[in-house]
Amino acid sequence: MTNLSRKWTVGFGLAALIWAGVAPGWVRAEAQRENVAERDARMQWWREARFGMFVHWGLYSGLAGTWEGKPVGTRGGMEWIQERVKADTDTYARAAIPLFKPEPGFAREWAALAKAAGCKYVVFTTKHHEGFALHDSKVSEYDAGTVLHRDLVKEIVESLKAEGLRVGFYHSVIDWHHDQYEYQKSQQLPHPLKGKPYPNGTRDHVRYLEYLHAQVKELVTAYPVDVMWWDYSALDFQGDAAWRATDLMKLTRAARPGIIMNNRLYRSPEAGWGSMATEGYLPRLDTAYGDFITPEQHIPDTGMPGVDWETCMTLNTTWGYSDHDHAWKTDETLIRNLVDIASKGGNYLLNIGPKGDGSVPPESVKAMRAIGAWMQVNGESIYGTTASPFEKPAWGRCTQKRLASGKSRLYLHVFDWPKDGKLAVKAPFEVTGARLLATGKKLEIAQESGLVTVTLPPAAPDPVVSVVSLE
Ligand code: JFZ
Repeated sequence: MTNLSRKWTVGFGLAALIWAGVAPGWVRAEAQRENVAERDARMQWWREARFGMFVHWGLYSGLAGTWEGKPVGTRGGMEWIQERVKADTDTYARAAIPLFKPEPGFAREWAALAKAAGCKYVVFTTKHHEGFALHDSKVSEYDAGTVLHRDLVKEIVESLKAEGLRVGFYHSVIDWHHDQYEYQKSQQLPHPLKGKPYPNGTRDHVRYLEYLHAQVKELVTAYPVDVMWWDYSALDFQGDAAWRATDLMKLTRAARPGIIMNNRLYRSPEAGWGSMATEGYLPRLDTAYGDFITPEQHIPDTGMPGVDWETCMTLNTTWGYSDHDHAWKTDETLIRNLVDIASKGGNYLLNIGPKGDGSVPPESVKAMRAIGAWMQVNGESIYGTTASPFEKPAWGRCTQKRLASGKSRLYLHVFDWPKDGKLAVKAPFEVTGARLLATGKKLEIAQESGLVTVTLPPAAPDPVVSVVSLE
């Protein structure tokens, strides 16, 4: 760690000179540099994907929600355990490092699971708030390269690519390890030592930013990354003043021109944020501040026309693995959430928290596979679809798709199977046929002044969600 400060002082002196000329205190966004068609082309795979897997994995995973032999809690994010127990970084590292022991081949398991679940992309933590980097970083000794002599980011990226999955990097700009991170600049952002003086006397946030930028540059230049998932900002600490956000986004885009980024380097209304609440997002986004907004643990009531959004959610109540959280969502809730989100034009980023050895908890494997089994049958009603043309019906949800032929197709997601066997829908076009996705069987239809009535078999093929397509 002492070597570290010398390394980057020498290496990044020039960047410090440049930074010294920039006045802090503004939220200034990356310049707009593409037209609508270019943006649509860049966003296309992400919009069609609709379903991704989130992975929270770091030193906290080995601690598993336990500190000094006692459970820290049964609910809430255990990736915050260092903050929960108010441990300084050395105490935390001493306890956590011996418990973080990734088995060889762990990443192949993740990739296979994402694939089996029907996910099209995986976003994983390259560094969470704790500050431990999973790659082999030249600018840090608090990283997998130094501690484990492994590049875990490389192992994960290679496994994901081998399965044909898109790759996203979650990267925390909050840092509880770095000895120049000036946590006193924000009242709202968390830090284990919040309210206490800096243990090392004074700090220089500019030097933290050199480190942050250098580490992000390593990541985006070394690996074929498709999504950058920044985390996170506060009303009192955001954007250029907090992270030199404009430059951070620029260097990322320079390395990966097609990359898609979220809005969490900012916390302003123009960046889609209404308040400090996790659900405090607005249905608008100036794309200079990011490509999509990130409702957390929450599904918006209605769609957000013209705004790309992704709901991220846990399978139980923690992002990072905990031995003590057994509040698992049911398969029914998860599948209906995915359908609900797709019907409103959003993406679902569903989290797993692998253990310290990299293995995925059996409950999570079971849940992801259940979604996969449903997607195997009904995936065409999710992938490449757009929001429902009408408000959510009493019996379920709806998505739509424009076909290559120029015709449209509606997918009716039936949650509550009608007892009288009749499903009535106001179709926005003339219907030429109906089909049950589960069986491929044609269904009888009757049409009268825009109202289509489909005759269903007596029993739902799937008690969770059965899908009827209308041509
Ligand atoms: C953040 C992380 O703190 C959390 O550990 C997890 O990674 C999640 C996906 O993202 O969660 C947040 C972000 C913002 C607030 C709270 C939790 N907030 O503004 O109160």
